[in-house]
Amino acid sequence: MDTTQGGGMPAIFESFSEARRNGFIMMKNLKDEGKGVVGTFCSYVPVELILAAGLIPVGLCASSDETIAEAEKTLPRNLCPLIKSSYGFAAAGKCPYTYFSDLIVGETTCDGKVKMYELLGKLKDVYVMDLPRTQHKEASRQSWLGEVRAFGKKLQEKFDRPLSDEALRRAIKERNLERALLKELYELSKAKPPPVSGLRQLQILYGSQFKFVYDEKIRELKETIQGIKADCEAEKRPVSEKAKRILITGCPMGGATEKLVKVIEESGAVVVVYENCTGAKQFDRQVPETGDPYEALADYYLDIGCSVMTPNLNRFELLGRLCSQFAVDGVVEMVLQSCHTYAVETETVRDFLRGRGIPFLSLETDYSAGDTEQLKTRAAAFIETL
Ligand code: BJ8
Repeated sequence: MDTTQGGGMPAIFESFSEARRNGFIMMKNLKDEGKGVVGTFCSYVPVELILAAGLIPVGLCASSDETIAEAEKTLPRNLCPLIKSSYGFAAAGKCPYTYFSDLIVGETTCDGKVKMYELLGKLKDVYVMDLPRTQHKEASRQSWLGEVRAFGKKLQEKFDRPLSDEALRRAIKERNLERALLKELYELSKAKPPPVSGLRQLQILYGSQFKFVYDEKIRELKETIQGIKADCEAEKRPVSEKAKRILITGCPMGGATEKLVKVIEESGAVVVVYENCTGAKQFDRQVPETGDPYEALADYYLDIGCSVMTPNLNRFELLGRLCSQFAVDGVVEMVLQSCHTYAVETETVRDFLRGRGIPFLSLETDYSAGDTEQLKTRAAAFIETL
């Protein structure tokens, strides 16, 4: 399969796949205009608060192995590459987004990140939100609501600017529209065959977070959806009808981990949907637009189905639903090395899918290219059995 083509719209696809790199200049311009920037590392951080305060949120999770050696001067080697790489970029001063961040928001998700934030706090102004580990207890909901309100206060104090409920409701609406468009986009791949390769889909989902001018981003997303639909009508199909349909779950993807999508698609299958934080986990649901906006945000974000939660029932609800909606032939999980929560939860995922008769493969990897051949062999063998 040609994983680079998605029909007749190469320019707009390029704009998403190059968004992270091109966003540096846009970010610098916005800084020059006096805008404040808040860096984040996790889907649990309610970015609507950042937007409502007139600030720019930016994801800082690094996705390349460029600075891992630098990080390992300080951090243990057997730590998740996402943590090492992100810290390494900050320590080496190599990530412009980290450099431009006036405040970095961490969260108590996995232990490695929590302790990394302490070290990052020596380099930057870091604020950590205390995320509960359970979603079903009222005490957890109340505690997280308090954290969401406290984060709003922190932003007002740090940047000396108001954050009204009205602005917050507006930000919720804006983010909901963005989520709805990204969902509409990936749901196009329910079609058989899907109208774009999984690599293209990933590049759009990942790249969209580095488009910092809201109206432009919305326009580009609408154009992309229309363009893909037009290509479909014109029978421009980049994916074979025979390609086995794969759902990807596990740790967030993008950058170096595109290698996994490439090996799957080069083996004759196609990734139709991402259940992880790069995909549906972030865009599947909407924040309620009525009622108290802080309560709406707190409830929405706490319900994200990440393996740091116990029990993590929401991951399985989403996973089961996506498997049916996208008529998948198999599920591939990507676990980043030393990510204990996802690695331990693998067994529960395997049981869950076995109960539904869906073939499952879990692969562990890092940000290096060293294991690409091995991934290829395992992915090809799995796809062969479907
Ligand atoms: S909501 S998936 S973005 S925590 S891979 S750093 S968990 S050791 S990234 Fe994540 Fe938020 Fe969950 Fe999503 Fe730790 Fe695992 Fe590394 Fe991870």
